[in-house]
Amino acid sequence: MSHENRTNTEQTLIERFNSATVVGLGATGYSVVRYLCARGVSVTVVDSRDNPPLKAELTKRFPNVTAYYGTLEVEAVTQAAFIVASPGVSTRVGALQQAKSNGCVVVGDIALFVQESKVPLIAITGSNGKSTVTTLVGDLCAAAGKVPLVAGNIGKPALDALTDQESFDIAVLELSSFQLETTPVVPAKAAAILNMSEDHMDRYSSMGDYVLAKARILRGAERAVLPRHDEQLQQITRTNEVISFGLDEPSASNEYGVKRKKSGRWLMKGRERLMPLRDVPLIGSHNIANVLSAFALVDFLTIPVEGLSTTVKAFKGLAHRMQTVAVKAGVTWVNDSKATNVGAAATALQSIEGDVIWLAGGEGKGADFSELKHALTSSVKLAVLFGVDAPKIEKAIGDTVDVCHASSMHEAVGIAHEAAADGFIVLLSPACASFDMFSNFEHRGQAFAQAVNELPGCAKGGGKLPMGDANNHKAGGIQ
Ligand code: UMA
Ligand code: ADP
Repeated sequence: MSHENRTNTEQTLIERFNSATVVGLGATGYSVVRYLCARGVSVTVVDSRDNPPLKAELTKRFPNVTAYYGTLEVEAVTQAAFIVASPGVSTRVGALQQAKSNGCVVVGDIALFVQESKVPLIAITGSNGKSTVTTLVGDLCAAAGKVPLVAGNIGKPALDALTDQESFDIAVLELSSFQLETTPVVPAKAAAILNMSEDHMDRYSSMGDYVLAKARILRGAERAVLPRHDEQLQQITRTNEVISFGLDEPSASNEYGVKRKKSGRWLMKGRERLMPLRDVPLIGSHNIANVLSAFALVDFLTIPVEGLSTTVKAFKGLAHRMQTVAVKAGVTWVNDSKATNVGAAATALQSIEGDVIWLAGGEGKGADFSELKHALTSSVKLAVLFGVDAPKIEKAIGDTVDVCHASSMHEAVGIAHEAAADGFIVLLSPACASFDMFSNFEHRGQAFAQAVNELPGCAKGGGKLPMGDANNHKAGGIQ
């Protein structure tokens, strides 16, 4: 389905229903309330929490909206035949299952967004790299002279842009598997599944189940952007056109990759040179893959090569992803707090060269931590573990590395400080969600940076990180 004709031929949900139940009153739920109320839909709110984050705001701004707190009972949820569920609420909870079998329509905020928005859409999912790629794609769209909306799981609820009548002529949405579960069709010009590794196993019954949720991003997409060597993902393609990316040499014009030339390695589209690999300012081969996937996603915009390379050269990456926060007495302190799953932490550990002290732990979301054992090379000298799932991590990594336990970030940093010698890197890459000890991954990263900066004699940031750089990859088959 092309996005140009979708609203002409279908009755939208807003046209079909004049009342709705909004499940969840976090950032998404509140944005849905604002959107629906602005369009004259009568709204009821339900949240299982007694004090959801936007409760006071709702009471203040929407005093006439009825809200039920501390319950997800069927009776409350099925106040209307049209239900908009927040991503944090599984569609498998009893009340939503019951509502569906009663014939209620259950969707999420993204389903509403794509029904109304008329602009071209670029959609991005994957286990890791989503926010990095989404941000870079937004920058590339700007380089093409577009005014992008960058929203979704990255933090900005997409519907706010419609409610607030923001001006944009292309939408770049980061979509989580949770959001995709409640989005029947994604009418994107290009949609990417960047990679798949285990995550959210507390919400999915199996890895296959999680992959299927991610694969929904290809329903309705004109182009599928997929990692070339992931056979499982290549097989789930539904769309006609596939653009692939990978760290090997591309052989056709619908393939992005890397080619070794006399002048060094180059990012390529088929046989066309795009930019020298050494000009990518981000660390690690995973970030080369991220850049290539971003190029593939904007392929349809036919941005001149100069525009692609200038944008990437200016892209500094995002906070809390492999970010050097301080250097002290030859010790480099790296914040990778956004590594909220095993795959991301394993990638971080493999992309660093030198002696490492690794800080990890938190809420494991049901993950199998055994992959970490393989990522713990001999350069990792000590693991400092914290949080509810520290014992599980310790059990999974066995005696691969010495382990210490800490009860706070402050203590973890103190232990690392004592143990680190000149030239060491202390890496916070937790492999877990943060919610057992912090309000979110940013809070965890800030706690790390603060504890580090309170150490005596810290020079803030800017140090040279002795890592496997773009020209010296250890991972990803790019040697
Ligand atoms: N919750 C309840 N009861 C309810 C409703 C929610 O206990 O009735 C809990 C959820 O289980 C969850 C928390 O409240 O633990 C937040 O859920 P929510 O749906 O209210 O979340 P929002 O505040 O709307 O934020 C969501 C995304 N969060 C989730 O999907 C959990 C944000 O992604 C996203 O930025 C935001 O919408 C805007 O689109 C965050 C995230 O952690 C960064 N995403 C996960 C990830 O990236 O791994 C998927
Ligand atoms: P997401 O939005 O999917 O969580 P981010 O760009 O925020 O992705 O990065 C999250 C974590 O994953 C960070 O620790 C980062 O270093 C790591 N990461 C980024 N890109 C990749 C990738 N392509 N493969 C594996 N890990 C990655």
